[in-house]
Amino acid sequence: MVSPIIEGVVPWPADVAAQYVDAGYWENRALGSHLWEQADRTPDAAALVDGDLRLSYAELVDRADAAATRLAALGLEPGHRVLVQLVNGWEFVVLTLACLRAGVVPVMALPGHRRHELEYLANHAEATAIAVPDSFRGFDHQALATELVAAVPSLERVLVAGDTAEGAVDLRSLLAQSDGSGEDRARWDAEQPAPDEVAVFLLSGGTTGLPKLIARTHNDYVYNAKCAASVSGFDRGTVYLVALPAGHNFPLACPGLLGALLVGGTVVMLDSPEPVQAFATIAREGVTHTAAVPAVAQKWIDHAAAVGADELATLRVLQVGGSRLVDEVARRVRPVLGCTLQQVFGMAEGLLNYTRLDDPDDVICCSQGRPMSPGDEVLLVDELDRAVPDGTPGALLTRGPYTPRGYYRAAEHNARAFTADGWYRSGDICVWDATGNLVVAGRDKDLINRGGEKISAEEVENLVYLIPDVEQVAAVAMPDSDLGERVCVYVVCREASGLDLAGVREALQARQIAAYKLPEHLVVVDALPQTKVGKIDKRALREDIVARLQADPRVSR
Ligand code: J2J
Repeated sequence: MVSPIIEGVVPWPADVAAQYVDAGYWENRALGSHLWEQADRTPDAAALVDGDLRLSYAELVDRADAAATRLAALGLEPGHRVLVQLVNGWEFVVLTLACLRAGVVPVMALPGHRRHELEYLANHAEATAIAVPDSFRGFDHQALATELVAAVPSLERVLVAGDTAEGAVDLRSLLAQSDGSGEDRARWDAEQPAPDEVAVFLLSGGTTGLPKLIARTHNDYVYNAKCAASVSGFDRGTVYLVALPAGHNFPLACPGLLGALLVGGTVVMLDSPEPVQAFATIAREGVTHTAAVPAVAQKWIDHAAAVGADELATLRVLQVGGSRLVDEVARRVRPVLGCTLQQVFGMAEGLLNYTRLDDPDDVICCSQGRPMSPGDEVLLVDELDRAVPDGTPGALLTRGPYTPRGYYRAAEHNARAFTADGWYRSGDICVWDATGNLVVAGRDKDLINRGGEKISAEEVENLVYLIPDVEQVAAVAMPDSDLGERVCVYVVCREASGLDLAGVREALQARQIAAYKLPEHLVVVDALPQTKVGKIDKRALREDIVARLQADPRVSR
C-alpha cells in the first residue's frame, strides 16, 4: 500500500491490508468510482430529495463533478481539508461527494459545535476551508466562520449555504450543475484519489479533553457502507431518511446516505428528527428506512401512540443506536410504529454491530446485535486484557477491515486507546448473550452519553476548572428518563463562593462551547471521594447522584 498523503494517519499493517484485499473487503477503488458507476446504471432514478429539490443520479454526480472542479479552482487540492458544519440538506450531500471525488477531505463537525470545538478542529486538521449555513436556529454561523479565518492560520475560505457576505464563497453556486460539456466528469474520472487515502475525517465520541479525529480511507469506508447496506436490506427501492446530523457516522455511512447511494436508493434530507415533520416527510416521500437515537425513537413512539402511525405505512426498518435502547421501548417499536427495529451498536472508530432483520424478537429487542463483517475481530477482556468466559462482562476490544489502527496525530493517546497489536479499546463493557449477540452492559471510558451525543468528562472538567471559585471538579453522568444521561458536575469551591448551576453554565457559555455539553446539574461538596490510589472516585459519585435522585426526584435538573 502506498503511504497516505496526509501525514499523521495511522495505516493498517501492510500484511493485514493485503489480507483485506484478498478477502474482497477492500476493492481498491475510490468511493467516487463506486458511486459514479451506480449513477451510470440508474441515471434517471431519484438520488436526493430536500424539500422541493429533487436530483436524479445523473444530476447529482454532474453537480458533484462540477463542484469538484470549482473547489480545485479555489485552491483546494487533493489531501486538503474542509471543515464541514452544514445542516441536513442537499448541500451537505453534494459537497461531500465533490470532496470525495476531488480527494479533498471533509472533516465532519456537528451543527451544535461552537467556537471552542470548531477552532480546535480547524487547527488540528489544518483545514483550509470551512463550510457553514449562513445561520441556523438563531445562530450566526457565517460570522463565527469569518472570525475563525482570522484566528486559525491554515483557514482561508468560508463557504456559505445561504446569504453570503462579501469575502465568502456562495456554496450554492459552487454546487450548481455543470456547463454540460462533460469536461468535469472526464477530469475526475481520470484523477481519482488512491483507495488507501483518507476519504473523510470523523470525530471520536472522545474521552479526552478535545475530540480526536478518525481518518477513514476510501477502501475502508466503502466497505463500511456497503456491508452495512447489505445487513440492513438496502436496495434500489430503499428510500432513506437522514434526520440525525448527517456528519455523524451513523446516518452518513452505516449504511446511511452513502450506503443508500451506493446501491441506487433515494436519500431524503431533513434538518430535524422532530416527529411531526419527520412523519409527514416519511409519508410524502415513501421512506422505507431511517436511523434514530433512542431518545428520538421514544418521541416517535409517543407521537404515534397519540396520533396513529398511518403516515409510517412505507417505513420498513427503524435503526436505533448511539446509546443503549431500553428493552421495554424496543418492544414497542413494532406494535406502535409498525416497522422492524434494527439495533445498531456502532462507533465512528469502526466496528458496527447490528441485529439482523429476520432475528427473533428477543434478539432484536434485548441485544445490540453482532458484528456485521466476518472480518471483524471482537474480544471481551478483563483488566489485564485476558479474554473473559462467554456470559461474563468484559471490555470490548476490536480490529477489522473498517476499524483504523489509530487516531490522527495522537501518538500518545493511541498508545492507550490501542493495544500493541492494534486492537482498539472501545471503552464499552459488553457481554455475549446465549444467542451469540452482544449486550452493552456499561462502559469503562469517562464520557457522558447524552441521548447519543458523547461528552468527554475531562473536557467539561477542564472548562469548569477555569472558573476562579472552583477548587476541584468531577463531571459524571446522571441518569435521565428522556436522554439516558445528562451532565452532572460535582465541585469543591473555594471558601464562601456561592457558585450555582447558572454560574457554571454562564462561565462555560462564555467559552463558546456546544450547548449539549453544558452541565445540567451541580452538586457542591466539601470534598470529592477518592479511590485507594488517590484518584477521584467517579463510581462513588455516580452512586451518589443516583441516591440523591431517588431521595428527591425534583433534583433531576
Ligand atoms: C449502547 N451504546 C452504544 C448502542 C453506540 C451507528 C450507531 C452508533 C454510532 C455511534 C455509530 C450503542 N447501545 N446501541 O457511529 O455508525 C455508544 C458506545 C460506543 C459509542 C460510539 C454508528 N451505539 N453506543 O454512537 O462514535 O459507547 O458512534 O462506543 O458517536 O456510542 O459513539 P459514536
